[in-house]
Amino acid sequence: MQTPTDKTILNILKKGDKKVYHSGESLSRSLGLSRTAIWKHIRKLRDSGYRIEARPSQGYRLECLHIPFNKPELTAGLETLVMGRPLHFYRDVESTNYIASELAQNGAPEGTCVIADYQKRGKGRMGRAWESPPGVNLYLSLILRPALSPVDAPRLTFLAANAVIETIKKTLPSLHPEIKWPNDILINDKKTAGILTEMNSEVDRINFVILGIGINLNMTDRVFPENIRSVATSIRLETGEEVDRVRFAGLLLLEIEKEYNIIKRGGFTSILDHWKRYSNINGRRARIKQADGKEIEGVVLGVDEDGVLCLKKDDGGVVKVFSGDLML
Ligand code: BT5
Repeated sequence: MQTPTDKTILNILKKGDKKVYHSGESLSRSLGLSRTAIWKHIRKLRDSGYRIEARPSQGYRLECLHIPFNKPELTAGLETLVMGRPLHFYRDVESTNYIASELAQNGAPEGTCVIADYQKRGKGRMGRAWESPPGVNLYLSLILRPALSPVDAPRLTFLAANAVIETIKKTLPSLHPEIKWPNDILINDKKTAGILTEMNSEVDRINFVILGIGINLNMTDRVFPENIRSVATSIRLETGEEVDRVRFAGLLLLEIEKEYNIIKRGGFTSILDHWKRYSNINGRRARIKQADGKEIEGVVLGVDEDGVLCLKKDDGGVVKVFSGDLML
């Protein structure tokens, strides 16, 4: 746990020119503590993952490029009103969606967010696994309690896809992420992020939705699971740039909040329009495997005003597909 003094020391070290050392004397003066006490706080911060360099005649310097991924940093970076408040952070979990679902069942409010550094049993759709190694990516689940009819819940997957796209573009404008219906975000045709929308509902009302998002940020070849190498990538692999996970999470929650406010006001058209601009399947031949195992093939016409996929079969008939796995 960070004490108020730990936080004050960190704030001082984060301010101003990142190359400047802050002398033990100036820190002890501004905090009214002995230099030994300052040193003890620095040691504790180091133990909790902060890289703080200490130079005998100059003082302390925080390596700002390697800010640890932890709850105080994630919370301090939030600019949202609802999303991520409160925020639960874990070093490792089975799955953030399980934890969020338990919290929701116990009455946790909308916006409650669960983030983990590592998932031992990250979940994909239809019983599949989401590879979630530690120290590199973002695994996040949000509790939403929308006043939507259960049939409109897929709108939230569209919202999440848009938010991931916008966050990637704001983080690295040179990238051209694309959406592959229904829940994949691709970079250079490889999967970089996936969305798992789980719902707890009655016939006509949603109790809560867990919006689970996994994004491969800094996964490199060394930690890339063998089984997904040919189909998946990470932002780091595509650009060589290391992504600040704390900043990315803060931006993502802000984007989600913006889009969710539109949905709360009853809007969906602008969300769908944005989604369509980044969707990469229109006019392409595709095979769709549905949950019951049946496959259909044809040319993708696009999505209708409710976000349902329209596929033109070879016999000319048009079918509407609500969910499934699409293969191009
Ligand atoms: C998804 O499922 O794409 C939804 C993934 C959601 C993950 C988040 S992480 C936070 C939250 N907590 C959870 O436990 N889950 C959510 P699906 O469309 O079924 O895709 C799964 C397939 O993607 C797998 O069968 C693999 O082929 C591939 N895959 C697995 N891990 C991957 C990874 N890290 N990156 C890219 N592809 C992956």
